[in-house]
Amino acid sequence: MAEDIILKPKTITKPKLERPKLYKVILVNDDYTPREFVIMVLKAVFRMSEETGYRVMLTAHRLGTSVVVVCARDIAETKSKEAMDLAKEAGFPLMFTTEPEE
Ligand code: TYC
Repeated sequence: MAEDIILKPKTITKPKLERPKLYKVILVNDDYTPREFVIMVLKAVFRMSEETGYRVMLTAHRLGTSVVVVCARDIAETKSKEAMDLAKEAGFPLMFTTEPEE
């Protein structure tokens, strides 16, 4: 019967469109990878210019780490793996890490 239909009060739900978290790719300094090789990897994998690559490399060299790029998690992880694979092939211990942005 129509009277038996219980009408639930409608709750207004906010549309939840959460922005996907962004991730930082971080270049880590070491004592063995040549500066030129680091710049080459930054240019090849992260499409950096020579100047930007040099600046990012030098920041990591001086401070220990440097942010390379901020992007979606899968891209951050794929690119840092690509970069470390290049280094591994060449026999260098160059390391990239990823971490969520605050
Ligand atoms: N410290 C290295 C050297 O003196 C160069 C280098 C810079 C290595 C940045 C890694 O993330 C790095 N040859």
